[in-house]
Amino acid sequence: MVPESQVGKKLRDLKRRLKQENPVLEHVVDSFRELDRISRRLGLLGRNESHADCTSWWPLISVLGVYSSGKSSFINHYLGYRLQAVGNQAVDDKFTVVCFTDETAVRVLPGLALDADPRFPFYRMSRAIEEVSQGEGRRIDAYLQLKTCPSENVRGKILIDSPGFDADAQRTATLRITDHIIDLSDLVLVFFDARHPESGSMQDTLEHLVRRSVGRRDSSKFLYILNQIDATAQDDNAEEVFASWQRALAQSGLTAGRCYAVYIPEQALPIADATVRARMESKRDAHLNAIYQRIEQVGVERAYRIVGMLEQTARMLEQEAVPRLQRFLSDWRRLTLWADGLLLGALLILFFAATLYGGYWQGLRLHLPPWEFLAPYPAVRTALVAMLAAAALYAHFVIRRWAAGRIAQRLAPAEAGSEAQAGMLQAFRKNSRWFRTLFRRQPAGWGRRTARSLAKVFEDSQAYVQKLNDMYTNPSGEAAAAPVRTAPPP
Ligand SMILES: Nc1nc2c(ncn2[C@@H]2O[C@H](COP(=O)(O)OP(=O)(O)OP(=O)(O)O)[C@@H](O)[C@H]2O)c(=O)[nH]1
Ligand SMILES: [Mg+2]
Repeated sequence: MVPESQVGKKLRDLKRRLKQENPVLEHVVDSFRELDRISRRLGLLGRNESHADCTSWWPLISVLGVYSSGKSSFINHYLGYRLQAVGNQAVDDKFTVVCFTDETAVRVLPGLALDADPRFPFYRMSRAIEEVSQGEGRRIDAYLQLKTCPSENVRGKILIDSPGFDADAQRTATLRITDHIIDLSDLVLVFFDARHPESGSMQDTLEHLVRRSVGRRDSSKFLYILNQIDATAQDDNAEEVFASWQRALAQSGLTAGRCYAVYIPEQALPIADATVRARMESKRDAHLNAIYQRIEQVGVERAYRIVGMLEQTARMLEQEAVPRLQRFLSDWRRLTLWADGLLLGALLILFFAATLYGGYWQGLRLHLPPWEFLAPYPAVRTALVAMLAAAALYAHFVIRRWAAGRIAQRLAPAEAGSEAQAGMLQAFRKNSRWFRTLFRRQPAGWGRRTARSLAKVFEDSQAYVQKLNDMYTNPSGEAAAAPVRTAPPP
């Protein structure tokens, strides 16, 4: 038996951990394994690559928004743990990925740890950063860090704390990471600061986070949170502040987002008036609970996201990768045959021209003296013919290789950075190796059996969705939350 590959170990480990958390997902790992096998047979994946790496297997909750709005305070409060530094000046200059550990102490690991580990959402982030901002990919540690935390509240989840949003000061790399986080997250909490409703950071947040989130298909994963509403206690005008904030959101195009107004108990200023305090506390707790419920719900959404990813990958293989490969193979065949034909034609013309010119034709009969001289030696004649055939074959193989090179070149330019494209090139190379016939229309590794396994993956992914539906009766988790405008202020 071949020794188990790195990927094999990783998937086994993943399966073991999912077993306790979500038995449906445990089987999804097997389907990913099947897809890996298919892709590997096609040559699209290397031995140490897996389609399962393209997605985060843990629910991902990110906290973005205005600086000093209390993002880190919220995370600490949620964890019940003083993990993140909190302060009135811009504190965080990096994205912090928080995940669970069963050790007793917090551990801080550099961005490189995230960049190299496919279980985390920043796997190969340095490449993506390098693409938008040259030279920055190497400085991945300046942008990311990983903290492990023993809080039970983060078990089976990943939280991301971020630096305050300020598009002016932010480099393309930071914006690129933000986009990446938004794409991957199952839930995005966008924080605002009730103390500074008109700040520049607020405007940037509106412009970049709110406006762009509105048209997204997954816009329901965004929650908008006005924090530090305790600052309104003195004037007792929470309603007005909340309403005017919602108007600002609405002006940025938000019509159906979920809005909350909260404050972080440990960080809040004391509220002197007892009735105001009681009212604010009860509203705060209602809103915080709604947010927490939504966070709990995220495990569910993640499960659907992963099954979606499975189906998408299978579809990509069947409807994009294989047909593309077939097209490349047919182009290769055409180019080779054309070049073969041209060479053969040119040689024939040359031959006829030379023999005509030499006067070796008598009517339709060719009399070549050397050939006739060999008449008594049939073995030599056979050897000559064989040599000619070998030379022709050799020429054909040279042409084949040249044609394959041309096609591969067509694949190369767009390739930089794109793994799918690199896989395609690999697969094409596999198909154009010298011993593979030019006339097989199907790519290597693609046949009835593979098509059947792929069909099985499709079938299974539907079954997973049904199982998930059975498991979660209320998958959308639209718990009590205040819609824009009509919401009662806290
Ligand atoms: N009054 C009040 N102050 C708060 C609240 N939440 C946070 N703060 C204070 O606001 C300041 C900023 O809090 P952080 O948690 O560091 O804010 P942040 O969004 O993580 O800030 P950056 O990481 O720098 O962008 C700190 O001084 C906190 O004490 C709140 O609900 N009410
Ligand atoms: Mg912070």
